[in-house]
Amino acid sequence: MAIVVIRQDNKIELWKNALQNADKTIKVYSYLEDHPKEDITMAVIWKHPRGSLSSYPNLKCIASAGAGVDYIFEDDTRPKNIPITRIVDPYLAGDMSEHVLAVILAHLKNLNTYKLDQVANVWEPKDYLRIKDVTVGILGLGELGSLTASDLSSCKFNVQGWSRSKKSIAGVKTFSGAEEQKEFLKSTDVLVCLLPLTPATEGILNKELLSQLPKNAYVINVARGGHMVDDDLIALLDSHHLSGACLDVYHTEPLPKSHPFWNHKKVHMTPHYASVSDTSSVIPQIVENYKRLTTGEKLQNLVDSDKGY
Ligand code: NDP
Ligand code: OXD
Repeated sequence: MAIVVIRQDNKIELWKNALQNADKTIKVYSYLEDHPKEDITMAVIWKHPRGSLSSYPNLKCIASAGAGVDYIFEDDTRPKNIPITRIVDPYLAGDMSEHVLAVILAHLKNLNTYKLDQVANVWEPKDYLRIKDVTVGILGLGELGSLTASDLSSCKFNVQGWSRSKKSIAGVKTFSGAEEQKEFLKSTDVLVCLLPLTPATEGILNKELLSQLPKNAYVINVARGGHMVDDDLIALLDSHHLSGACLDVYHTEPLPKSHPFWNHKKVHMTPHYASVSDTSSVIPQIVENYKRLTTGEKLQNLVDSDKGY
């Protein structure tokens, strides 16, 4: 039994070493080195090269190094019928909540616009918004969405959320299903997307949905680029229906230099780094699952393959 780490960024050695240091008895390989493929029972992956999972005949578990698993389901060559796990972690949720709070406050107090004014040597005071007058609506009330919602509520925002199944979160008005979406949207001043990317949610941030927000609403997408229909967002910004958008995720990452988001004054961008799996916090749950694989115990943080998240 052994673990292979598969990722194409510069964190592969960090992850390999962190897993190895967590338990010296486990054999851990990077997929870039020579390794005995038949020994591999767990693949710890993040945006793996498509097809790379099919070369392990004894693979028993695919462990996503992040919360999202859309990139795994997109790989048709992955071994089916083995469990997929994902990261559920208080720092991942807390970092997302802090990021969303920072973005919303920057919007309320015009900080992004003032930065543009500064670059252009413009002195132009602008009306600002107060927390008590703003309703934040969160699409997705899972691990990240529910913490973000309750933290924003503690900061005295009016908070509401929408999910597939009905939720009960103190201080948060909740909506569920297609039938309650309209009601949720019409009273949302700042929309935050924290949905998983699945066939049911792909392209959900489109003209039809975004037009139902009140005029001057602000949109934050910290989930996946595939949720957004980019042309629809730009059209609604240009027609002044939406006042702005802050995006952390894109259809193609890094975002191609030719993409209109780069130079759009109402689009604020961060490079898919709102919240990142911290090895010191998340490695123990992966090692625990590896041990459970050996004893046949139920794994933690399992993904529902039928739902795709
Ligand atoms: P969870 O699986 O815990 O929560 C997903 C939520 O979305 C649930 O409330 C679920 O409803 C809801 N949902 C799913 N499908 C639908 C649907 N069709 N209609 C309505 N609601 C739906 O996910 P996490 O909170 O852990 O993570 C959310 C996403 O955040 C990840 O998938 C990832 O893409 C993104 N992410 C982005 C990061 C970044 O740095 N930008 C960092 C980490 C994650 P229900 O509860 O009823 O099932
Ligand atoms: C994740 C991410 O899904 O960082 O964890 O996007």
